[in-house]
Amino acid sequence: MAAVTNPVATSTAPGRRAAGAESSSRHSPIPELDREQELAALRAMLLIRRFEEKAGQMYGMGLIGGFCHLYIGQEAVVVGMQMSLKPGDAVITGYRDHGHMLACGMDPKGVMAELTGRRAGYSKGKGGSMHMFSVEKGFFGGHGIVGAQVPLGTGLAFANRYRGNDNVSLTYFGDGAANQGQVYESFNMAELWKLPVVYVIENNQYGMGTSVKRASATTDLSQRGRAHGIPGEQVDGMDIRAVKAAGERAVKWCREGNGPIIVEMLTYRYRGHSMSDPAKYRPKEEVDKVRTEHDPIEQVRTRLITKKLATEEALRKIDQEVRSIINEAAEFATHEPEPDASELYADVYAPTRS
Ligand SMILES: Cc1ncc(C[n+]2csc(CCOP(=O)(O)OP(=O)(O)O)c2C)c(N)n1
Ligand SMILES: [Mg+2]
Repeated sequence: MAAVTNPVATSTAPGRRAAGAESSSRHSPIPELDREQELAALRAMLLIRRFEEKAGQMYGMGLIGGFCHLYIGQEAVVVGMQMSLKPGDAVITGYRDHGHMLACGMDPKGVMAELTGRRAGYSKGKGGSMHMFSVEKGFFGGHGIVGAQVPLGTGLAFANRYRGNDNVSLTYFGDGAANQGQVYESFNMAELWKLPVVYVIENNQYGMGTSVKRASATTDLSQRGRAHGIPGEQVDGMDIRAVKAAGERAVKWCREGNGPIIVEMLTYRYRGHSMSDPAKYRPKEEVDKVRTEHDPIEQVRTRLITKKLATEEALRKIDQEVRSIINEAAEFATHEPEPDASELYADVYAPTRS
């Protein structure tokens, strides 16, 4: 495989490599997925895409309030990374989190019901899009403060090291968050104590309305651990095969006690930053080009068809099945009751007065 190129051809600074740091171009060729893996990947990515499309529609209808950040375009990142995990591993991310929850196996009904503020939602309808958790599924949020999940994810890795198990923490954050100070304090501790944390930087090219080129002094974010001796690699985050292979390498590195590692996923978000962003800061052609040339779901579909591993009809059926799961979730989320008014102060930290 050629060196990883950014899916929207932004100029990636060459960036000298840290000692021990890797470039994904050294790992060629990328292993192919077998038929079952391709089909599982397709289904998992479609579940996220259809969920997000439905959430977008429901937001437009006024059924979802507050902030709502869609993950459309980035599906291969979470689905590919999740393929390298085992029970007991932890996932934590920011506010663009619906895809991560679904990839962790959380119930679309519970996630959608949280978006609509219903009692059956993961946070009893009181958290909304950015604040959902499932310890059972290894998902630790859902965090609205940019970069705040990075020290928390590092702490999850510390807990695993302390308990002496071989579980890892996947700590996701964006290109914008990569410029936060707390990220580097976390890097320092993680390398010092050799904590089993994979820092997954989802470089979707924009932090709100600002492109990474305008906001970052260096744009090869995989090298941001150099000062701390943390290796990193850039990965085509639109190609599930590349993500899975990089995820497996990174998780193995952590499980074997080598400390933290960075994987920078070059990806792209098709929608605006949040539902209220019309995304006027980038040309429509840029989005269209990524959609037509790099779409993560279309890539899998095309491989399945051209290799004659599945028929158009079979793939349509998978999409229909996924759509009916999502329709059911939407139906559930619009008919469940809202939390009772007496719940307003429940689960809220309130110091007792003496
Ligand atoms: C500490 C903090 N500063 C600013 C914001 C406002 N804010 C919300 S999202 C965002 C951009 C983050 O971009 P990135 O990390 O690239 O993630 P993406 O939205 O692209 O997934 C900003 C500045 C915030 N929520 N928290
Ligand atoms: Mg971003």
